[in-house]
Amino acid sequence: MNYSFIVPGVLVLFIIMGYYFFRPRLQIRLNRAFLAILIINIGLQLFECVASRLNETWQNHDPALLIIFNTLFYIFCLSSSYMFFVFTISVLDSNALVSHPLRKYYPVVYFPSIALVLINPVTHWLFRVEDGYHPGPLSGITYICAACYIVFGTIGIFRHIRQLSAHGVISLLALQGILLAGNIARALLPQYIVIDTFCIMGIIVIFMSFLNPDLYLSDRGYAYNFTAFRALLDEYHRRHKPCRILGFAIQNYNEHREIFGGKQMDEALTQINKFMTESFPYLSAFYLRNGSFALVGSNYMDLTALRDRVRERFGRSWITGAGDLRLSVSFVEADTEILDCPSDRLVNTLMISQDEISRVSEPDASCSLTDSIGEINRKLDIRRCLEKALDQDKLEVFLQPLMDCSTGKRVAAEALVRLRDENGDLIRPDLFIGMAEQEGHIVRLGEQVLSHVCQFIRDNDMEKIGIKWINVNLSPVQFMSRDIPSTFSEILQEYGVDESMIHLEITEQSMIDFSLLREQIIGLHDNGFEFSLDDYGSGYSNLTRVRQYPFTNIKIDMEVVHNYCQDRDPLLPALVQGFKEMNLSITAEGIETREMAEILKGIGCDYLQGYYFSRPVPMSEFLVMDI
Ligand code: G
Ligand code: G
Ligand code: MN
Repeated sequence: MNYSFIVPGVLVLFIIMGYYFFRPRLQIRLNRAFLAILIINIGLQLFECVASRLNETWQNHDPALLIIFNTLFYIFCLSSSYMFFVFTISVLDSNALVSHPLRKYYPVVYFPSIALVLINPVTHWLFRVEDGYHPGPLSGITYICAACYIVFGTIGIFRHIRQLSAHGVISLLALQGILLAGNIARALLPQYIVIDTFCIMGIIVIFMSFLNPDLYLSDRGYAYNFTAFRALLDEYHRRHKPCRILGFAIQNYNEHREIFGGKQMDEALTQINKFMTESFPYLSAFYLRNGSFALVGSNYMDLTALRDRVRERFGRSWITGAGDLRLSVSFVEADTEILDCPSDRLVNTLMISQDEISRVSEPDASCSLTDSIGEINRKLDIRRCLEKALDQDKLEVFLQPLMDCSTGKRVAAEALVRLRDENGDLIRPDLFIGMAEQEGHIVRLGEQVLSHVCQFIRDNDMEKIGIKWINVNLSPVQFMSRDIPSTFSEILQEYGVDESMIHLEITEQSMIDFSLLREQIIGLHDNGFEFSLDDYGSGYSNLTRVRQYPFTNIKIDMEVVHNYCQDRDPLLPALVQGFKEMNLSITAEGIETREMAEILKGIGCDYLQGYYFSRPVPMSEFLVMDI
């Protein structure tokens, strides 16, 4: 027997273990599998040496000793092949984010092989000790087991090849290749103990590619980094393991960095990391980025007590080379319920919440991640609903009448878009209009609303129901689309509706100084559309601007109307008169009582709109309304 490969192998293993054990390790399965590989391979080297030595010098030893050590060698050799496979699968799982359904069948080769080893003293199928060591008919079982798991692992890699990074695929395939080569070498060169050398090569590949602690450590102190945070939460989510998180963020981090300088701030971060790892050794401490941190613990972690400890420490300064730094923090708390949420959404929400709350300068601001996630989930639901409604043209348009003060009858209507959720309940427009603007859906939404309105005008006798025009709300974002004047006119042509039937409302707040807006309004006006200034009095109420745009009507904001009805100052009547002298008609919004109607009519408003006359109602109801 030649033992020359063993010594350097063992030395290399010690170096890896030194790196591995003297630095923090994240409690994830990958690490546990790696730990098992290390231990099994140390055992394998030890027992292979001892067993070979005993076999060579069998005359001097008790046969029982030979049986024990050869049995141990078989067990560790089989376990080594199996654990490399388990590690491969752990990497696949952590990338595919699911546990494979075949998981419980994985030991199908390993367990029976171990059983054969255990019954060998009776059966002698693997080896027999009788005047020394003699291999039995099934002594090749270690090769069969290794080959099976190399094949299983390779199949697994190819099944998940899309979810893996190129680096991950190469590393895992290299691992299988090394193990295969090791087994072939062992079969061809039985007098050398070479398999351990190959196992160590495999361990180095794993360590360099997946487990080098530097991959998971923040560069300041011994806290983990963002990658580690994601890996840990991915694993908790996948395994339905409850946990709690306390996130905290340095308030106004970037400003502080500007003021105090990067070097000093970095020193403080290092100290904060040190504080976390030393004060909470039983928790995982993370420095995420941009002055935000997280502590992750079991389901039983007392968030309030933890927060108090952190807050207490931040009540004192961080002493850096250049002086003392006092920092305040905001907190984000998260408990078990968050687990239902996919971990990437959880991590993103935590980052967003920390970002938002760190801009609040109030001491000890805090928020709950569960609430934020609830909010985000609700928003996602609404977004899904909105996208579905837009795709299937399922948006509804309600109409609210505008009353003519001179006749007391309805003369027009405002079109108000409505979205229904899966249960058929209405979702408020303020919840989805802003979203439609941000997600780039508002142009489509506006076109669909206009089409519905045009269809309503075409299909019904407007004269008979006393409607001279219909107001349609426009968002300033719609003006970003260059061809809005032509698209709108095309829609009207499609339904054979005259432009004078449509009045476009734009809100005062949206009247930003923006040359395209002005161009587009003038373009639409040239095509024959009239314009109403919506919510007047809720914004800056810039009178010059009113004159620069071709408005024909001003809608007084509901709040202004309500305030005036409570406390009649002379400003509103003067304003109304001023507008009328400029040839603008006036609509008062939010009329809720008969008295309010009288008051607003009294100061010269031309049109009234509000719940007193009617709420916004579906088109079919609007047709049969008796006003
Ligand atoms: O009544 P209601 O809650 O529907 O109106 C809420 C807000 O939504 C109002 O300020 C109104 O201007 C806006 N809104 C309603 N319908 C539309 C629409 O079709 N397009 C745009 N851009 N805004 C609308
Ligand atoms: O911003 P805009 O004017 O487009 O918004 C119209 C909004 O005002 C709609 O949400 C509509 O439902 C609401 N509204 C209409 N009439 C009344 C009213 O009399 N009282 C109140 N509180 N809201 C009203
Ligand atoms: Mn409006």
